[in-house]
Amino acid sequence: MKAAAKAHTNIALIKYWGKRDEQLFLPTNSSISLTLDKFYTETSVAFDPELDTDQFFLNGQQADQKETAKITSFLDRIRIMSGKSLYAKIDSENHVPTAAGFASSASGFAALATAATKAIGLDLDDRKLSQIARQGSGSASRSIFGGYVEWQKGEKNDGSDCYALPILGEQAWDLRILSVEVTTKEKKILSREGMKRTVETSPFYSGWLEAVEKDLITARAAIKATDFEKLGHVVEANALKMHATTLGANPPFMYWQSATVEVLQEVQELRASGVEAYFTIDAGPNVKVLCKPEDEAKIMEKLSLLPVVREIHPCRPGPGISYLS
Ligand code: 2P0
Repeated sequence: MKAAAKAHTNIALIKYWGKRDEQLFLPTNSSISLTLDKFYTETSVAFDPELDTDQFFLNGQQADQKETAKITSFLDRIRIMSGKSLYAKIDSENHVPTAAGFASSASGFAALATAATKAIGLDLDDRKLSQIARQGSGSASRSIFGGYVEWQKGEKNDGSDCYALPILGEQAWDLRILSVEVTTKEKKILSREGMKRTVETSPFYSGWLEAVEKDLITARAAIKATDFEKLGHVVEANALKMHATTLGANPPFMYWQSATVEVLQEVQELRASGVEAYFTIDAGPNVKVLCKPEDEAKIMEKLSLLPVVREIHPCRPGPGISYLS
C-alpha cells in the first residue's frame, strides 16, 4: 500500500483571494495559474497496519506535532473516502525555495493527494484529485495540471463543482516567469490569515469580486489566443487589485516592502523603454516577472543591477502531476 508522486508549484496569474467555506476550501472567486517547471515536491505515502499514528518526514527530518496534525487531518478525508482506517508514513522532499516567495503548499498537497489516494487503492481522475488537493490548500487544486490552469469556484455548498481544469498545455505557449527574490525585513502575514481578514473587514473586497470576474474573462481569452500583451496587462492589474484590498482591511496590512516597489517600478520602466515585461505579486514581498523567452536575458540583466535584488529564479511552464516508481 505504497505510492509516490511528484507535483510542481504554480503562480497565480489571476489570484485566488478569499474563501466562502473555510472547511472545504471553497473560494469566493475562480483563479488562473501557470504551473512552473522548476519547483516541485516529491512525496511517498505508505499505509501500514503496524502504525498507530501518521509519521511525516519532510526533507528527511521528522516533522513536529503541529505539521503532522495537518497531514493527519488531510489524510483523514482520504481514509473516509476509501473506508480504510490505516495510518501512514509520509516522506516528502520539497524542492521549493520558500525565500523566493513560492509556497510549498501547492505542490505539497498536490503530490500528497496524488500519492495517498493511489497508495490506499483509490483510482481517481485528475478532476477528483484536484478536489482533494484543494482541501489541503486552495492553490494545490491547480497544481494537478500542467501549463495554464483555471480553478473554477463552483456554486455548490458541497464543493462537488469546485476543481481545476486545464486551459492550455505547458508545451503550447512558452512564457517565462522570473521569480525575483528581494531583501526582506518583516515577517509576512500568512495568506490564509490575510485573505480571511480581507474578506471579513475590507470595504474594497466587493470591488475585488466584481473586478476579478472581468479579469478572468480577459485572461482566459488572452491565453487561448496566446496574446502576451493582453495577458500581461490583466495579470499586472489583477495583482494590484488584490493587494489594494489589504489596505482596506482592519487592521490594514500590506505585503510590499520598499524593495518590492523598486522592482515594480523597474519593470514599468523596462516596459516604457519597449521591453515587454509585466509583474505579479503573491502574499509576500517578492515579485514575479512575466516575459517572452527572447527578453528573458535582457530583463534578468537589468533587474540584477538593483541592489535590493538578491537572486532571480527563471521558470518555464511546467507539467502536471506524475506518479513515481
Ligand atoms: C493564489 N495565494 O492564487 C493566491 C494569491 C496567495 C496570493 O493561494 O488557505 O496557501 O491554503 O487555501 O493556497 C496562497 O494561499 O491558501 C494563495 P489556503 P494558499 O495563488
